Formats: sequence, C-alpha cells, structure tokens
Amino acid sequence: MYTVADYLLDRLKELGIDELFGVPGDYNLQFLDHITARDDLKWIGNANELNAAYMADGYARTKGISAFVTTFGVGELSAVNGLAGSYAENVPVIEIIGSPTTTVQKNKKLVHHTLGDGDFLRFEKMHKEVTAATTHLTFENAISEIDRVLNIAQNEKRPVYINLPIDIAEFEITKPNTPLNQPIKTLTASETILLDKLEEALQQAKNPVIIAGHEILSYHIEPQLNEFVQKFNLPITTLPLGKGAFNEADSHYIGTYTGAPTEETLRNRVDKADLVLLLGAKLTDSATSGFSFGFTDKQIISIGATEVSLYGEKYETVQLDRFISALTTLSFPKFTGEILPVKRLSALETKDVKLTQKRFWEIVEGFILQGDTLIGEQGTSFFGLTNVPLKKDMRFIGQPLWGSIGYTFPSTLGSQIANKDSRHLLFIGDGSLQLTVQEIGTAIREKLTPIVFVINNNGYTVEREIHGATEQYNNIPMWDYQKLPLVFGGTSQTVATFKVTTEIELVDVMKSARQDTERLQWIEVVMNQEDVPELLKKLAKTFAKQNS
Ligand code: TPP
Repeated sequence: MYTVADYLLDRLKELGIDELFGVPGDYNLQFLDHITARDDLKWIGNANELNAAYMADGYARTKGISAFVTTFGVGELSAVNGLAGSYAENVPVIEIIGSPTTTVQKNKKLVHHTLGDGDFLRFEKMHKEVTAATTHLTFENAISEIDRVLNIAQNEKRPVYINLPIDIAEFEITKPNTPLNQPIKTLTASETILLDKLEEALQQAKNPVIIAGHEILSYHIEPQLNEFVQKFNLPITTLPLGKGAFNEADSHYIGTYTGAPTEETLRNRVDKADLVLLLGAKLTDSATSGFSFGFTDKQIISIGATEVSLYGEKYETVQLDRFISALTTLSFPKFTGEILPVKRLSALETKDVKLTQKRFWEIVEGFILQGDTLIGEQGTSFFGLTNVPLKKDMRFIGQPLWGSIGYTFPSTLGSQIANKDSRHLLFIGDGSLQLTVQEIGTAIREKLTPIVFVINNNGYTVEREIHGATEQYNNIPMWDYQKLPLVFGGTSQTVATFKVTTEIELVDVMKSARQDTERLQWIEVVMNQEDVPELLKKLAKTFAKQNS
C-alpha cells in the first residue's frame, strides 16, 4: 500500500534528504513508522524540538535542505524560534507536524495538545509569520500541496510548514511519477534588463568591489560567484553574515568587512569604491557594527533574493541562483587595479601563560585546516572568528542576524551529519551551551566527532560588554563543563574531554584532538570574564548606543 506518508518521504528523498530529525508524539508515531521502515532514510531523535529545528537548520546549510518532525501544539511551538532563525537567514527547512485525525479536527474535539477550544488552526497561523508557506493536508489536496510547499522551500530557501493529520498520512494514493518542478534557467525580462544595467555600471566603474553575503551560501552558488570574480579579476569581501561565501584563501579575497572597525586599508578600499556590488548580502547591524559602513546608496547596487536596489531605488526581485549564474555572460573590461592581500599570521610562538581572547583566536588561526567547517556561536566566539581568515574549502556557520544563543551546538551536529568528511570545529560560550546542552547525548549516540571548544568565561561576557558588567543577571551557574559528556552517556571510547587554561595546554590538546578522529573532542577553555575580542569591544559600544 502506497500512502501520503510514503509520497512525502519520496519527495524528501528526491530533494536529497537522507536523515530526518525530531521528537515523537502520538499524533506523528504512525508517520514515523514509514520512516523507520525505509533503508534509505534515517530517523535521528532529538532531546527537544528547538534543538531539532536548530539541527535541521545546520543540516540544510550544509546539504541544501532538511526536514524535521514534531507533534501538534506542544512540539511545534517549541520549534518556532528555530524556524524563525531559518527564515531570517534563508535556510530551507521543512517542518512536518503530525496532527489529530481529520474527524477529530472537524468535530472540534477537546483533545490533548489543544487550548481546549476546538480550534486546530491556531498553531498553523502562528507559523505563517516565520515560514514561506504553510499547508494543512487533506484527502483531496495532499499531493498538490506537498509539491507546492516543497517547491517554495527550494526556490525561496526558506522554511515551510506541513500539517499532516495522522489519518491523511495513512491515506492510500496511487504513486505519481512526475518529478518535482525543475528550476527554470532562462532569465525573465526584468532580470535581463537588470543584467544590462549592471553591465553598464561595471563598464563605467574604475574601482568596484563586491560584498558577498549569506544568500550566496543559502543558494549554494559559491562556484558561480567564484567564476564571475575570476573572469573579471574583481576584488571581493564578505560580511560576517555570509562569511565563507567566497574562498578566503583566493587572491581576490580582500578580508571580512565589518563597517567602522574594519582594518583601515580594507575599510577605505570598500568605503571609497565607486561601485559597491552587494550580492546576496544584507547590511544588518551586527554585520556592519551598527550600520557603520562608510558608503552610501549612491555607490550601491544590491542584488539579493528578497530585495534588489540600484543606487537606492528598489527594483523587481530576481531568482538569485539564476541571476548570479548569468553574471559571467556580462561584458566589461577586466579589473586591473591592485587587489589588497589579506593579512595572515606567520608562525606563532606559544607560552606558558593564561589564555586571552586575542591569543586564543590567533592560535585557532594556526589550527584550522583546509576542508574544516567552523561554527561560531553568538558571543565572544562569533566575533573572535569573524576576522580569522579561512582556508580553502572551508565552510563557516553562524547566525548573526537571528542570533539565538544555543543555536550552534545542535546546528554543528546537523551539519556534521550532512557532511561526515569535514571536521567540524565549534566555538561556543558557556552561557549559550546551557540552552541546548541536552543534545550531547545525540552527538554520542550518533558517534559524531566534532571538536567542541566551550569558552568558560563565567557567564554572559558579550552582554557584560554591552551593559551591566557586574550585574547578577549576566552571571550563570558554574557547571563542571569538562564532565558534561560523561553525564550525557559518553565514555572514554566515545569522548575525549579536556580543560585548558594556558596557551601551551591549548596547543597540546589541539594536536591530540586533531589526530583523534574517532571520538567527540570536548575542550573546556577557561578565559577571563571581562576579556573580549577587539571587534566585539567596538561593536558593543554601538549596540549600547542603539538601545539608548
Ligand atoms: N536568549 C536567546 C535565545 N538569544 C539571545 N541572543 C539572548 C538571549 C541574549 N544574549 C545574547 S548573547 C548572550 C545572551 C544572553 C550571552 C552569551 O553568553 P556566552 O554564550 O557565555 O558567550 P560569551 O560572550 O560569554 O563568550
């Protein structure tokens, strides 16, 4: 018997999904049976639905798309924060909610996980604001609605919501044999006009610069962007929101642009460009240190998935992947000016002294390797990593727009599941870890082997820097971080744990962690409560001002 559940799962496979995350509940259990019955799909249960949403987000960032399953009401509402992050940062995540049977819903029965008022649409309505599409499956619409929302997730790179009453999941259908819509490659008329306008601007520009952003990563169009840059020898920078959109080891890369705190030569180069070409980038507060960029609308052409503007005037939006792919067809003279080299650290001497933020990030720069995936949690970690130049084939994950602390731990695990070949290096603060720590159990059960650096600086240091340095609301209970994996089921066979306080200890542990590829590496790094990376020092001042 072929059912709606089977159809949905076949479609997810077609999109490239091999693992599904989530938490069971009586309204989705029968659907889960269809997952576990298959050899080509794996169920990965989470400790809670927020973590499932974060994990699915990390998986989608790496693999292209993801799905997770929750139960009606109690499950789906816990996941909303995660979905909103995926929406804000353009990550296509499919949430499937197992809900009560059609008859129960139609008869407005007072069943569990409702508000006791017979209204079964409340939670779906709540999701409308943080998804690109929602659907409530019925006997009549299941096939067409599944395809509709999956196509939207694929094209818009944003989350979608599928409410699947449990009897609909079990409803027998005939297996359709048409594939999901394939993307249309031909440019629309307005895209062609925009391309002409861009060509004209690039023909006239004497010192253009590209600023690439996170949407390049969402659409996985780094290769297409790279082709454009190489063909016309253009200088390129990225924002922290979009770090990794261009190979930072390439000679066209001039550094990460962070607004006013940017190193002076790079800042001048970008601020004084006669054409600032934003590609898939958003000039958000945390990406530009409180909007402190030194260029204006008169210099900007911005081409993004949800907004296009030319010198301050809005223009019809484009299908970003198609448009960026077309950039190599432009005709304008190759750029022949100087392209700034990125400053990189030379050999580093380590001493038997207490670790500082400055030295920590320098040591990290020496430690990272081609092919690694780096993940930086909102806090000192993200701002410390921002100016660490990546190596070739490295990926970077952060969430600086939505900025929900705790996000990166489950996200690291999701991304690691999506790409087992890349060593994942997570940098996370003690405060952030306390939000999503339960997922250590999942990491151990799934035999994941990221290297996790837990920055123990005794509380919310980033917040202390913004406001209330010594206020008790910025304190957190002190945990024994090194021991956590053992509490969550780890053994010496599955986890290696460390605690470091000095430069020499850190470097020794890093060497052993790098070589030990069979176990989760859990490294507690003790740092001073008031110590912050240089970039954060500057940014905190602008954030404090923004709130006054
Ligand atoms: N709650 C959520 C879900 N997200 C947030 N961004 C905040 C609260 C506000 N917030 C931003 S950073 C931060 C808090 C509470 C503290 C992070 O502290 P920690 O992870 O210890 O990082 P540190 O700066 O100390 O390295």
